[in-house]
Amino acid sequence: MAEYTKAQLTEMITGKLQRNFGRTVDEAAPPHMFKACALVLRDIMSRRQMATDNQVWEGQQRQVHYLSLEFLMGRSLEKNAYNLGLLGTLKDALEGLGFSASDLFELEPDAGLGNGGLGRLAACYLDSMTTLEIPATGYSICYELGIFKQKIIDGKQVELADNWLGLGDAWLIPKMDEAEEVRFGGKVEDCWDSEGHNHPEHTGYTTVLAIPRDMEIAGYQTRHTNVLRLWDAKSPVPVDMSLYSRGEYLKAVEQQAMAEVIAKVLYPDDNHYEGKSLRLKQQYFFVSATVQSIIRKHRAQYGTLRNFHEKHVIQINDTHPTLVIPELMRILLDVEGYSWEDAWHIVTQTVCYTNHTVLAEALERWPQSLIQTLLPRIWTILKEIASRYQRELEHRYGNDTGKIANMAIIWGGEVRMANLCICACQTVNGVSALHSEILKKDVFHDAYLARPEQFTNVTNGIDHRRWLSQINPRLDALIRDCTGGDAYLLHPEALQGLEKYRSDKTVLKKLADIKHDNKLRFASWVARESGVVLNTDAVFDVQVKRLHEYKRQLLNVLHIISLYHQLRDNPNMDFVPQTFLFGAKAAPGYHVAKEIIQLINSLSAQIDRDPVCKDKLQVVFLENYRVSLAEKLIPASEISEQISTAGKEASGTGNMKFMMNGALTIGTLDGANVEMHQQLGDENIFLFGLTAQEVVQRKQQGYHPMDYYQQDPVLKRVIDQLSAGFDDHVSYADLATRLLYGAGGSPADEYLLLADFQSYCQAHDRALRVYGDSKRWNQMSLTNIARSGIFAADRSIKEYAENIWHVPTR
Ligand code: NBG
Repeated sequence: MAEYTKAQLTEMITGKLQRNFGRTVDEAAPPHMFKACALVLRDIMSRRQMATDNQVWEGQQRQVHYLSLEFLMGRSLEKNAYNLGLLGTLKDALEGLGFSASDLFELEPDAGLGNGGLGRLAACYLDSMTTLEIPATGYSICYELGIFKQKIIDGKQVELADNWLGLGDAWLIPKMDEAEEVRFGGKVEDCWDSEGHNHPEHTGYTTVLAIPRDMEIAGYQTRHTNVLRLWDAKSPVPVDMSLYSRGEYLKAVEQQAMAEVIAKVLYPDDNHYEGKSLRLKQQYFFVSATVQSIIRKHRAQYGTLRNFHEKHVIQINDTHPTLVIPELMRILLDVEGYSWEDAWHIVTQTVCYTNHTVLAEALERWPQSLIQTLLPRIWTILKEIASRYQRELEHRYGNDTGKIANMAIIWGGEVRMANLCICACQTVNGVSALHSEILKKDVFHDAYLARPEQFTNVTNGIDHRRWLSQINPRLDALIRDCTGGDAYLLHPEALQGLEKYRSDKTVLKKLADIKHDNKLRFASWVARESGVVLNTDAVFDVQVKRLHEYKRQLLNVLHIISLYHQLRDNPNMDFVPQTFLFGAKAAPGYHVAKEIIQLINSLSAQIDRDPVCKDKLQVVFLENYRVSLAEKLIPASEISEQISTAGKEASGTGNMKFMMNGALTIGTLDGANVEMHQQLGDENIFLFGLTAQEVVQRKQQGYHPMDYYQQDPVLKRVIDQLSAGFDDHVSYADLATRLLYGAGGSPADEYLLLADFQSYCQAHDRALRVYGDSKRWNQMSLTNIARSGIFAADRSIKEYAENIWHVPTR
């Protein structure tokens, strides 16, 4: 497969160094070398991409357009080299030039164009769509600043700007000639022609230029190459010379600044909606540019938009790109002059919606006044869609106003984006079996009854080539040895082949050695980065994900405090050494989440300074959790904490990454944990806590956390410790208050930590007992890896292709 020899690659790299940076190898600093390598791979990919593009258009194939405000790509140099089959050659070439490949890989900034699971899923899906040879394009915004960098100062989160483009832009190809114009503001007036057709006239608007900066996406063992199109925002007028000539310099560049602010920064909120005007601008900006660019190419190929829906499917990743619906309508109506019915037919045959959350605070409801002023033409179209739908609902439900109110698109001065998606989309899918059931039974129940065939499920998956093979090379080698080569890379179900080694002592020993080796490596990286010394003889028990009350990092903390109390009471007890690792960013405005981060750091320091805990108990908060940190940590993890309140985590994808790398899960029956449990059986996972149904029942009956507090002395002492705080004298009394009494409109212990506390502690006890029996532990670990193939993104993408997009795969 390797198309280039070491000598060829070396020459290509040195050529780039000369032409782009005017340097010889001797003069090149590592950043030059990184860029030169990136440009060499980019050239290879872009040549292939042009060939793919020709094939797709000439073959008139149906194309997938994946619209997402987030793509959490992480690093690309190693990944692209891997997918191109050039990783070994590149490493050799670099070594020959006197550079270390792994140092260069470490130099690359993460492309952090996303918050968490939703953005990382989009990135994994791009890899699978390309590997499976689906003609697909991702679309998003080329944020100048990605997700903030997190510093911990005095135990608290501090946010720093993430300026990734300095090196990261090596991957991006700007295409000025494919720029699109996006219009904001102004006013719209009806304008009737002699035949009674309305051609609404939009005047007084501001134009923002959308410029594509394309990132090539290589697939694994294929020449098929796709693109992630990132839109950058620029003003069409660099400076207003009339103002400038009058000496009003600042005013003269104002329009430029206003345009560019659209692509300035990623909103750092995960699973949370904030009705900010700039965010709405971002949404319309990327959606409008995207639709125009698809249509421009379509028209050039086919000369008509009548067959648009046959040639394109648009996947709406959560409700953020929902304005694609009225925007496509706008062009079909105003530019093409199609009738409403014809336009609606094309649009509704084109769009599909994936829901990623049931949390009420994440559902987007835009104030109508904001849309009206910012997007006047889109507003008139939305009104028409909403009123037609309203009539349909009234026809169906008569005067059952409850149902109508529930499903309406515009209601109480707000536009509800999820209802618009349900009204317009071919399919609505959730991201795990449980989540999709909850959508049908609860969140979108009425819509489901009206159109049951619209609703479906695609359980999330992960890029197993990155999240296993690439990040855990020694495990990859063991799997190859046991399953007969690298077949599992394209056929993840081949991981099953590991299972016959369940009782093979040598294989189990190797598995344990690999884990231990990964722990040592991770520990030495942490020591280098932060000076913290991890106890590698302890179980690595890990919870890494965004900080959210529903994800219950606080439950993890409560349990650790109870362990601390045990050790204080009885320093000589039998105690399995445990190192608890946390990594999490909190949304900058999410105060409770930030407090929990500080609490983890207070607890960490307390335990650190107490000699009773030495070599037994350790808590470490890993700063700045991100894709590239996860890649180092997950192969070293032994226990995976997936402990959300049942019914709240739509899927989770970290859970799958840990499973694939042989960590055992302590988890609730939530999201994809349910399906992991189905694969694993009770014997290979540590389940605890209330089920989703029981959570609902418990709340209906009236949930009283105070009862648990009063009846369980261990729990009482833990909560009292929270109130009292630690030796650093920081008070966490308000966290205790929230649990026992509720605060600021949220009920007492909204996420049922106290109800699940005992069961959670017991799950830990069970896990540690097994840990003491290394044979059994290793067998469980092996079983987890062997049965994780179903969670490969390739499987998810095949399901999308077959059931939703109706496109063929390799
Ligand atoms: C998140 C869910 C996760 C899920 C990812 C990807 C949002 C809105 N939702 O459980 O919380 O794994 O989406 O589907 O970010």
